[in-house]
Amino acid sequence: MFCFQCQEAARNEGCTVRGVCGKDEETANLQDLLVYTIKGLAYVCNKGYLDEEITDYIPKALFTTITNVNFDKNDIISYIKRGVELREKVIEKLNLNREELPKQATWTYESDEDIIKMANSDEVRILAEKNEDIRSLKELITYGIKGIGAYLTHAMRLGYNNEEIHKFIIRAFSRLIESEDVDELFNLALETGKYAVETLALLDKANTETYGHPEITEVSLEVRDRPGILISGHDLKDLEELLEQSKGQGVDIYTHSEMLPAHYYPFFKKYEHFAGNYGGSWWRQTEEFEKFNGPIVMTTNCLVPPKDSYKDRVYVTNEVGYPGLKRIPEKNGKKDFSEVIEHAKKCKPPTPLEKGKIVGGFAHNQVLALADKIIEAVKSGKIRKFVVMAGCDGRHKTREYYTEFAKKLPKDTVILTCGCAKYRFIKLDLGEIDGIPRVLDAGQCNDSYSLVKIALALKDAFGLEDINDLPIAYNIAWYEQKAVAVLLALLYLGVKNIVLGPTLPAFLSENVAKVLVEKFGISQITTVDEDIKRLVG
Ligand code: FSO
Ligand code: SF4
Repeated sequence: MFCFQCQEAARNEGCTVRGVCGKDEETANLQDLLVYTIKGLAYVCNKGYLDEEITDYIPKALFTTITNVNFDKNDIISYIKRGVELREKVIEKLNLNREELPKQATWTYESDEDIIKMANSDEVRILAEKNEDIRSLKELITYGIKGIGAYLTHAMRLGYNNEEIHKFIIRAFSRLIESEDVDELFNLALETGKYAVETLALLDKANTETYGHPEITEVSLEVRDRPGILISGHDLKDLEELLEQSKGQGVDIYTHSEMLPAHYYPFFKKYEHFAGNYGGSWWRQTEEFEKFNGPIVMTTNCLVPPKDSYKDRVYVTNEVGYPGLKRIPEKNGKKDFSEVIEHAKKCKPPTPLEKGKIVGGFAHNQVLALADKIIEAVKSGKIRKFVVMAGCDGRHKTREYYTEFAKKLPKDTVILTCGCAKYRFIKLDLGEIDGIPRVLDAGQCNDSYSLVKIALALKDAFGLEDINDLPIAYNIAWYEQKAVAVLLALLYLGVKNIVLGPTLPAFLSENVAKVLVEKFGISQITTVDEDIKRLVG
């Protein structure tokens, strides 16, 4: 196996024996073959055919290969088979000559053993691309598109779609098969950023039109005395169905990790049994799930391989998979949570973890409602700078940097955050500036678009020409491929001097990293003091 798609890649080079995430070699190889097969499908589609079966399949299949989503080789094999089936349909519809197609679009199998054999062959491995810079750019684009696939999947679940995004994916993937041109690939990476912006905007529209605009909300961190169900991941539709089906059943629903911002939406406030948030970011789940005592529903990443002590309480849905975990059944397009609810009734209430509350809900609509106050505070010098500390959290000790950074930031700065990176500082009491909290949480990483909208609105309000003239600095923590999509989105929008950490991606070759430094001023975190000096002054 060889995988270097996330920030925790072994030695910041790549996982070669077993993933730090827990993915085993066979599953990793099968995921490579799945991506290879999706690219082959895209290639034939790019010849002039796309239908709903394909636009439904590609984003979900990509989502399956994102870090901490699916560890089950049987799920991956099913996705591969479906990809081959769809590809064969397109070849037939367009009457394509197989002789003229690349191997990605023609390989086939007769048995599961054939699939595993193909997955184990070097040609589907990332390292099959020998030129390090070409490989780097191709993987940068692939990971950005995986992120787009994930965000698009969420939007599509709420009934929102945009054909242009699908068309971009098939065009980009077919270029990844054919192109060996550094300049073309570099431009394609930026274009991936453009479509990441489109996708995030679509998802924002889907979420806010379905559930209302997030508003300032206090979320309890305490537990009640009834059994609970913990829901994690990012999918709001699943939360809606769970809340609806568990009403009046004597159980409470708690959010975990990236599901926390669901509390900020007006729609979910009507549920009295929507109790609060339990725990911190994804990597703490092995301790927290144990203590929760009740069933847990994983709607997306980040799943950590479960311990035996609570494994029988973890349920998965959508693209998430892990051998032995129960899957939520679906009937007529609706999830059936009855088994989870009955399971909860037999469990003890959650063990208390902490006290107090989190205040959040500062997505674009809410922040813009406070715009006059914020602009006034900036003009009077009470707010010197905004610092975007968004993105992901992770296990490494080096991420303590973000807690220290938030604590040491001067009192006249305001943190704009979203994603699970916030758990490194959101429970600190960092105070307020004229009633404006010093940490403004816009939501999930899925809500990164909110931060973009806020920046663009402030640019207009201050009458500035360039987004880089705003008093906003970017200190972004990344982990998985959705963050790559967000990073490319920011680059496409022309944001300069982003500080990235805790490390630069292992998949950036020296030359590609150099170009990103020269063109966009990207750099890696250094020490807290030095970074505060260079970002805030
Ligand atoms: Fe975090 Fe995981 Fe939202 Fe990621 S829970 S790390 S970027 O999957 O998705 O922020
Ligand atoms: Fe390693 Fe990350 Fe790949 Fe998992 S996803 S195998 S931790 S690089």
